[in-house]
Amino acid sequence: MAQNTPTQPALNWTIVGQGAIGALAACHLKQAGYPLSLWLRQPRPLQIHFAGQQWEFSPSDSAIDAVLIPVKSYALLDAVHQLLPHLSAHAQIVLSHNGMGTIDAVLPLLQPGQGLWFLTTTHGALKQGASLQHTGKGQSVLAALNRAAAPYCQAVLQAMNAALGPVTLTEDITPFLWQKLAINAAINPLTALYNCRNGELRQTQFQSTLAAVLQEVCQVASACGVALDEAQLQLKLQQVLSATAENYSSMQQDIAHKRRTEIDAITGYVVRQAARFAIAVPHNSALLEQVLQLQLKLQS
Ligand code: KPL
Repeated sequence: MAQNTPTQPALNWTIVGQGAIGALAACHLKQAGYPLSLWLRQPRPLQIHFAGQQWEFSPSDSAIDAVLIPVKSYALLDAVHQLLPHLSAHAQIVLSHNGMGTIDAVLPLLQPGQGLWFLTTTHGALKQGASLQHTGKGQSVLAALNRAAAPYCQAVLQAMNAALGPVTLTEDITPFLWQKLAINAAINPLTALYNCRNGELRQTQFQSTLAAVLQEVCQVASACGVALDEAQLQLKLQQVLSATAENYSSMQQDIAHKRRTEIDAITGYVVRQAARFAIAVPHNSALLEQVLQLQLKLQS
């Protein structure tokens, strides 16, 4: 059963959407005994088959104390606007998505007592209909983004450890977001354009593009005040490609299902930041252009 220390109020968690990572977090929290509701655009009960069991979730029907929002970056602001009237005055809100550029848009929407957090995760999950698989056991990094989050640190950390642990708590999420951005900027567009699994990018033909994309991201991050270790990132990229070799990236899946991709918050973010500092990022610019074209073609 979930426990909180006497100084930390117990939180009833809500998870937004029915994406794979949200579903994984929801099943893990239920397994750990947390009271939990789901927030769907059309409120309804939901069943998920996971780890040999059927998990039942009901829609949230009271003021929201704590909410994990693992929706796509482009859907985040809409989701937050829908949630705002239902959040309690001290609600704790955890964002989790690929890409960057959303935090500054969410912070001013909150009341002074509402805490904002970001959780970046390397867990992999695949949801096919009502069936959920944990395809890659990863880890997560969590940070509080405003002062109103501080009193709830232990409760939020404990819940996120149950949901998508092991979780490392950090004071500054920015370098972790840039590292994840760099990995996503390398893997996601190429797997979407070549319609391949992550592991196929280990072939020689992709190595120079992957290295160039990472090099450009490091240069832009540095201009933004974040020093990334390029050699370590190149190594990390190869590790991720091996660890997720059999998986399809989220962008490959979005393109395969004719859905909007997160290219704008991933490669688009890199290209926009590069433009601010007049840095040339030809490889990222070309990938951005190609994915946007493909996305447009598939949706027309
Ligand atoms: O985060 C991912 C994604 O697919 O969005 C990676 C790390 C590329 C794993 O597939």
